[in-house]
Amino acid sequence: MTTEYQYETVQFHQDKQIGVLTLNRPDLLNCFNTQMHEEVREVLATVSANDQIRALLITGAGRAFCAGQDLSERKREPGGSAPDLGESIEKRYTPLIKALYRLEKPVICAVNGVAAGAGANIALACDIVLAARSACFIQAFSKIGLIPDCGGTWFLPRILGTARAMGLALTAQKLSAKQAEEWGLIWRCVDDEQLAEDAVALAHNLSCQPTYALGLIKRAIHLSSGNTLPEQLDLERDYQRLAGLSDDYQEGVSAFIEKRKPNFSGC
Ligand code: T3D
Repeated sequence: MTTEYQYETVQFHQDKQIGVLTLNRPDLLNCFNTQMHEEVREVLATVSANDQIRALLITGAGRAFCAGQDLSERKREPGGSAPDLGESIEKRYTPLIKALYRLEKPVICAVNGVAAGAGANIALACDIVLAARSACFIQAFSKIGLIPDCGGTWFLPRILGTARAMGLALTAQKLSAKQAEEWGLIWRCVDDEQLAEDAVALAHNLSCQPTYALGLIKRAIHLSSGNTLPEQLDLERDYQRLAGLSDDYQEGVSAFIEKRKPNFSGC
């Protein structure tokens, strides 16, 4: 079953138990204008509220994944006042990153081409990133006098260490998908013609897993960066207690004993 939703700057459809969100301003490398923010926000609210959608796949139309903020919205008229970027971050980008990060379902990002500025860091806020071999990641911010946002200054040093994070952020150099894979920034780099198929297959696979437990896993891994080992062990105890009460745990154990494939409901 496929359900199509109508938007202008993005495409969104439900295919079985996955939601597929495609950033769709290909002529402008899918950069974010205000309308795209609003539409993506609506899509994420739909995915969060709809129990029939058990995984989200995000990708871009055309040759790019996303080139970050639409800079044509930031062009200043002579004598005009400077835009308040803090307000833009607070009202649009921060809620977007938090929504992806907090979604209690797996989010797969298929980076089909260049991911620059906010586009690069939106990808990093997803749970599993696959990238086409020809894709690249650019912390483009310093080229226009800005700092990495959308969690870039948080994700990069945690994933890569200070030296690589600093190098990428200060130089704004392109990082190839292959190098991103070798550095552990992304899950996998795949041949271009394989990306869509692999990403959809992964999303379908994850959508049939015990969604409630996957949500707990996601939260536990996120919280680990602020916890000591004893704190994290306590958190694991609490989350395992919750997981142990789920229907899917019962189903997983029964299926194992009965030597059959489990049929997880997500609850
Ligand atoms: O403002 C706030 O709210 C604060 C938050 C900021 C978050 C941010 O993301 S700041 C960073 C913004 N992004 C960038 O600085 C990246 C700008 N783009 C590029 O550097 C390059 O386009 C790429 C390296 C991504 C790709 O280069 P290339 O040579 O493959 O493509 P191109 O020719 O530069 O771009 C193709 C078209 O897309 C072109 O339009 P045209 O000439 O065909 O009419 C180009 O102007 C347009 N485009 C690409 N990126 C943007 C864009 N138009 C507006 N905004 C963009 N970000």
